Amino acid sequence: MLTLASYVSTLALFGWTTLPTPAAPATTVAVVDPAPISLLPETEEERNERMRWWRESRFGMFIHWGLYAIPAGEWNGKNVSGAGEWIINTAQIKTADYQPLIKQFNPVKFDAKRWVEIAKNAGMRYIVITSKHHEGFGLWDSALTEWDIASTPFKRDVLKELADACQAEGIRLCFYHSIMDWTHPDYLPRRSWDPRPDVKADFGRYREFMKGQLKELLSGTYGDIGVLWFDGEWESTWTHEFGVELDDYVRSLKKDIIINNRVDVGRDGMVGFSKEPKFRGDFGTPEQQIPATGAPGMDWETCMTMNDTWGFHKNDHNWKSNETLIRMVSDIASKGGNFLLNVGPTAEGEIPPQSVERLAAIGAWMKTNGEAIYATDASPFASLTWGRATAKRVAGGTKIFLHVWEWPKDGKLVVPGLLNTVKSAQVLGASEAAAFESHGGNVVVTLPASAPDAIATVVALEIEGSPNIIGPVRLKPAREVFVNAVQLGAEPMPQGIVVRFTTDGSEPTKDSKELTAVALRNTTTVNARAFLGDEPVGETTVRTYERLTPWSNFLERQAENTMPRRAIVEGEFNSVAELRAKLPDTAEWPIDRKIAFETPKSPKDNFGIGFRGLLRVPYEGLWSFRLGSDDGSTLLIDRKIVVDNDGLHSYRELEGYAPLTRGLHLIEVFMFERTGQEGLKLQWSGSNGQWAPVLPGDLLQLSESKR
Ligand code: FHN
Repeated sequence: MLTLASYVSTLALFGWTTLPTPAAPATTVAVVDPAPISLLPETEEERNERMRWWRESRFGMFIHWGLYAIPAGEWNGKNVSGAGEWIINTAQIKTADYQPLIKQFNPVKFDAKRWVEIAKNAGMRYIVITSKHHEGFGLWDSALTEWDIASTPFKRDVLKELADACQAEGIRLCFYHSIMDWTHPDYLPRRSWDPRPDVKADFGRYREFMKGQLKELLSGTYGDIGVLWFDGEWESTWTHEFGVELDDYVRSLKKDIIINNRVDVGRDGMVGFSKEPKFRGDFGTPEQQIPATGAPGMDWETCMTMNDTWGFHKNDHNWKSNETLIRMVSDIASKGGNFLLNVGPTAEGEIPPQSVERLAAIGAWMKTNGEAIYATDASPFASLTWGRATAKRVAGGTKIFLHVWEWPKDGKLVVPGLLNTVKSAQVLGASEAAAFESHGGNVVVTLPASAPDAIATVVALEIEGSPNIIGPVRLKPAREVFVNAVQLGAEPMPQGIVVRFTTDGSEPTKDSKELTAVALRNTTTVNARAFLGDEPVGETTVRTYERLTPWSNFLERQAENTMPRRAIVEGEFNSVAELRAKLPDTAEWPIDRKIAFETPKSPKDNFGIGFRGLLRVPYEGLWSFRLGSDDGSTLLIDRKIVVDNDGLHSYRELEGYAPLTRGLHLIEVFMFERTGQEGLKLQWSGSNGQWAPVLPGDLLQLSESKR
């Protein structure tokens, strides 16, 4: 039970000394500058100059450290899976029960110089540390609250010591700062289990508090801060307007700072890129994932844990291998991104040995191959079967770094479609140059029998001019299944290049037919290759286009019990299976003739919903479906899963397809929402490729079945 006394003492920890007098207007906790002037848009050159150090760095250390390192994934003696820094939320800990941790935080083994040494030896050029995570606890001595390091037995200003160590070693210090704050009395919304009254909470006052703390962090005390890495922007109380204001405010404090796209609300979930240019942020933030392809013209940074949790979790032993991590460095750089690799120090102040070992292995690789990562551009190749590539402009031409993951058994590395004149070839770390020759549009490099580095050996090719590469043939359509027939083609190729193909599995030759447009009516394997005159160029593209038998339509006689129905149940679901187990039998679902595949007006949290009906398919063909949801959802057609978007996640859209005859097909959608933002969207498209929402009018209605 939270008494008034304990509530007041809790408030004291968050910068409040007395309960706010109800009558008084909301007073600001911290006095900050008046709203900053909006900054003039910078020129491309100014932006490139501001981003330069960050782009050239390519590799940084993420540090998640706070009071949560004390429980380290356990609470009341029980393991709380997946919850390092999220333990307040996952174990539903009341603020008053979490607050005593501040008197236990005493990381006597904390050594900023050691942390910076580990980062630098790993080849990391910057460090992003959680100045404040969602728990609200500050790792520095803030004048605006007692809920910070100064109130712990440790007392020392961790961020200041880290700033000095970074300064000494030429490592750029950056701050992760959470907008969401689970303990500050003015932050809203409250957690559902949090008994603290929110009637006096003032979100405007919270925003001023946050700006006041950011002003402290950017005051110069902590040096020349490189990046403000915002997070926790996804809750309903944070808006685009607030994001713009905060972005402007921070830039008014430090004009050259770099800010990620989580300052605003435009981020596309864990995919991490902003949905529209209007949303603020200098770079996208894919989380725990690497984009499948590069994002030309976009700045982005993948953040990744080494095991499964950001904050230290004593029971999380799922460590990624050295090979996985080194190839991530290579893969991300080859796509033009930065890699922010996380460590979660213990409550004693040490980086876990498993992290230290992996970082040392990465550092050894970077020592030999760092020039293939730092200040490089994305690969000039669309794809490479044996590894990745990066590139760097040099005097008189380009240096292309070939990151060879799969060593050629015959020692001959084929570099496909490279038309440039090659000036030299060199295995990084080797003493002598490598031999090479050009065959038409391919360069072949002769390599040692075995790879100097089995994880990734880099071969540096120096070429004249900018890369002129004939990429692999891109066949159309991209989707390799069809109903009845499909028109096969190829994306346009550079002037003078023709595409030749076979459909008998053989390798195309200079005498093979030219691919212009050809109809396929059966499952066919297509081999296609580019030719420069009689010379094959680049690698052969092999695709199998599969003819599908359309699913027959739902038998009419069953139409009676498949009218549009919708059922909502309350509960805390973690999967669609859990939801389906709780839903009543479909015959009991209320008929809903205005069925709309969207979330209900209420409840807002902890509910599941089922939709069911007969979809009227206007013509036979391959139908695509796009299902978006927060949290999980599944789409079934004729009882087959077409889109599986299940699980606890922020809003995301996935696609699938179904070969359907003309007529009625059973459609079922299941979706559940835990807490926070929610969303549901269902679209479909036929042969015209135009997406449209699935509407009530697309489903068979009760009145029609009476005829
Ligand atoms: O909720 C946080 C999480 O604790 C962690 O900080 C990651 C790292 O970027 N960001 C949020 C989850 O998306």
